[in-house]
Amino acid sequence: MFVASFSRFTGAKFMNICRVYITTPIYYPNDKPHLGHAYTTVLADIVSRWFKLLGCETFFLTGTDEHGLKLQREAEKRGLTPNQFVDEMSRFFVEYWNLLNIEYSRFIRTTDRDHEKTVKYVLNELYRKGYVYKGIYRGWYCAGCEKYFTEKEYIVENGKPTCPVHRRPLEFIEEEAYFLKLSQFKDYVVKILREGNVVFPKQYAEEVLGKIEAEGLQDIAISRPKSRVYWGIELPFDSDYTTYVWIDALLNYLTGIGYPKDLKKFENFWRNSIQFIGKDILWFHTAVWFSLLAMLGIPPPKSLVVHAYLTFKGQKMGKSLGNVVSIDDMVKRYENPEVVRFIIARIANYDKDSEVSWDIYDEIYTNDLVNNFGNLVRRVTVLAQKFLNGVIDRDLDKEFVEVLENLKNKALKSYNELLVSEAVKHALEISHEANAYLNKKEPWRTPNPKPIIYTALEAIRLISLLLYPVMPNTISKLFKAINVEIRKGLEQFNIGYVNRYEVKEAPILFKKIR
Ligand code: ME8
Repeated sequence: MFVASFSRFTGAKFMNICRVYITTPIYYPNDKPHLGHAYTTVLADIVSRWFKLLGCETFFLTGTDEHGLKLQREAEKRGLTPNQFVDEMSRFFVEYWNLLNIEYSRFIRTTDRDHEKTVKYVLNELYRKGYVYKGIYRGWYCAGCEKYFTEKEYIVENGKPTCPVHRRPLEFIEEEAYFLKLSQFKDYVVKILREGNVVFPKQYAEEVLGKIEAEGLQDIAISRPKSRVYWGIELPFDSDYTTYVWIDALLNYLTGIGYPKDLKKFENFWRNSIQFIGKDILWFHTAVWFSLLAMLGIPPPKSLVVHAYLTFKGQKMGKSLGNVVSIDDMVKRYENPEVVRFIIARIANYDKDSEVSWDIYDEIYTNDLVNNFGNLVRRVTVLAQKFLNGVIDRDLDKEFVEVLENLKNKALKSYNELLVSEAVKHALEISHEANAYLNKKEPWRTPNPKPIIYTALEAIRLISLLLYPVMPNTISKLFKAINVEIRKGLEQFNIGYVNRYEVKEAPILFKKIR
């Protein structure tokens, strides 16, 4: 069963070739990344590291979305050229992803030369195939979102059409533009949303279907006059225009794995693609993206995983609303950047928004890491050193194996379904059960503590393997302390896999908050 559902995401049965392509949105580098950006990036990194742990070949792409009106204006405001500005700002993303131990395969910037080539190639193809025509666009635009709002979408404040996300008045724009014939792909997009099993969770497919039903699928303007938006990739068929930033941005997913230069690589990875996004950019990643791909003869991604918002007092956390939790503050508070990863993994929620709160995060840290898992590690390693001189050969206590087996399978199944927070919760349940097992068996009182301590070490090892994608450095440190190697593949998840533990240290992994 594990293998069967695993293949849903990789297109290949485990132990044959297993290859996965994982992407995050590319973020606007108009400011430093905050916890909202870390949310998606850490989640995707955990999934990528999980597949790596199983022995799969993964390609993990993240990066920055550097063109368009928003960045052009932001640079002008600071008296910089857009080029200088994005060079400076995209560095922050690299730095923060380093800090959070994000193991990407490529950090793509839409100002990269190969990306520019891909965009021009694609636009020429779309033009050649007759999907592009010239017309007049009239509409209300939000530069913060880089999109037009329809009458149904915007709100009215002080009598003015206003962006519901940024709470700023929209700009009315009327200009000549090139359009892309999305409307021709309405039935196709509907079919994929209804039957395709691509969008996960399904509720988001329903949401897009509802919007298409109400408003249809309109053609979109894919160009901006250079006189207004000069900061963009020039249209290959008309040098008076630049490419609309969203078309430019979506195509990063193709450039990232070699399209159109290395089609073999591209096809191998694209077949097994998992794309992570926040729900704010759902429309672009379904209606627009699926149509665009279809125009190029490319199927939709294997899976589009959508998560809900981090909110502050019920509002989406975001720079423009000034309610962001900074990555720095979190790292400072818990003194270990990997705790930020753990907290993200614990609160990750595809369906529902999660409120950011120090109280909740402190509680997660203290309960799960200090009192539960950290305590288990310290207890068992101290016992192993005190009663068995740190050397423990295989000696399973059958009584506890069934509990372990059961929870382990639940955790594996959750990972397999990309339900990261569920997987982490099951890992913590193992820890909770192991602590209870020690309390019940009292190895410090029995004449033969060995099977209890070995089995408890096996529990620690299982939890650690499950948490390895979440906190790779912290867990590596622990594995060193008990002299166990992390391998690749599923076999190491067998209970009783380790012949001998040599406990060299009794580490305190997580300190109490001061
Ligand atoms: O939209 N809660 O970039 P962006 C959850 N460049 N996730 C959040 C969040 C929050 N409060 N705030 C941000 C863009 N995110 C485009 C994308 S992709 C081809 C182009 C995360 O900088 C979440 O992943 O506005 C969301 O989708 C993304 O940041 C938006 O980042």
